[in-house]
Amino acid sequence: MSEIIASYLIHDPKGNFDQKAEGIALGLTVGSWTNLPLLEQQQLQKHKGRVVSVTPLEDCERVNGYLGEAVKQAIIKIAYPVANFSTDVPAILVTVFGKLSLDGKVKLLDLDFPSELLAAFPGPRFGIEGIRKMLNVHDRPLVMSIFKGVIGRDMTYLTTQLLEQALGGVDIVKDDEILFDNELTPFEQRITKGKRVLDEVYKETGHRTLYAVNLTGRTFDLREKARKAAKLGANALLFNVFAYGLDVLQALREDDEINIPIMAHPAVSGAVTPSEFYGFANSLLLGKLLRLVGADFSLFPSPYGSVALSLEDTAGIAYELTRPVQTFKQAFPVPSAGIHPGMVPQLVSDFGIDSIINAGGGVHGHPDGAVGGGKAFRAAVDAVINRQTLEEAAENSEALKKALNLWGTVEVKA
Ligand code: 1AE
Repeated sequence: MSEIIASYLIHDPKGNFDQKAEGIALGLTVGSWTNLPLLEQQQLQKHKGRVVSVTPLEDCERVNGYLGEAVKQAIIKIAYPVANFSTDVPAILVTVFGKLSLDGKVKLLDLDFPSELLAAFPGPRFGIEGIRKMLNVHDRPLVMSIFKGVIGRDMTYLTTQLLEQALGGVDIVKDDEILFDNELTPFEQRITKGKRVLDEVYKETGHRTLYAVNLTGRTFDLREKARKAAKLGANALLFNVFAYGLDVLQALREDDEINIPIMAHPAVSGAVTPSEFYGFANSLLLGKLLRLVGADFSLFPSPYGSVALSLEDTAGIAYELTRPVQTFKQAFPVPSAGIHPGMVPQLVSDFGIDSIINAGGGVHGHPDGAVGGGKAFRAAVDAVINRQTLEEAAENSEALKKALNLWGTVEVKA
């Protein structure tokens, strides 16, 4: 019988984890909080959850001090028969973490999918390889910049900012996630006028830049809007997936008329991930599940920017986005937030060549504006690839020199 295995971290003052695990295995499948006299043996065999393991962890003084009471902790693994749910993320999440997410200090760490269940999911349409092919860049991390300060500005402002970012040499420009459809910079015009600017830059310089436009609005309008975006020549979609749901991203990914990469933004995910006692592990939500439902890029806070995740969490996300999983394409890890050129050696050391260096303030805050910011990032990336220090590279790059003077360098920690 095929099963999905959920791993949970549980904190409880009493412990009793074997009993708790049995309660979950029964309660989330065929049972309830009390005996059900009509429960059939055959039903139990086919549909009851199974306790795979209960691993008690050492007591932790830090946790006890934080919670103000002594708690025991354990990792519990429960297998749920695939026969219990339909093959979609909502059904899976409600099975493994529905009512349980409300029942005490329980954190969902991971889900192990059996191969036939994995096969029901699309994975990225383009993935790292496809996006590299679109850009014809194969041997370095990509550089992405973010529109900033565009709310309340018109199309002239937006296209000028786009032009500057592209001239700085960034590979991708994304909308700010807080830019929604509006009269000054309407969605369709951002695509058509943006495309004109980027085509012009390509003609003039030979440098290709993609633009990820923010797909926003009511859920039931998104499919048509995304189809229209693809028809109008959009290069990619930015999507605030955690405001909508993973299944919405999957529906967009599966639509063949939406034949463009999808960039998943982590906005709102912080409502369900940061606690060590509750919610979802980042590696599961921003890594494994995003890749399964079809994100080509996953943005997440880097360990050393303005909004930071732990290095362990970000490494876990990047691992899940890129490790071999059946025939699934790899998705791009995009460590973000508060990034400046002085961080590039540390970013490449932590996330490797197959990652994207993404910055808003670190591009637009450059003394020479977005052109200088883009150039500084590109020079920093080239330095790392050519095994130069940033200071060495800055001798030949005025833009990098100015960026280092402003923001300094981050010493690389192994
Ligand atoms: C975690 C996503 C980062 C993001 O979308 C964003 O707008 C970052 O801006 P900066 O680089 O921190 O200015």
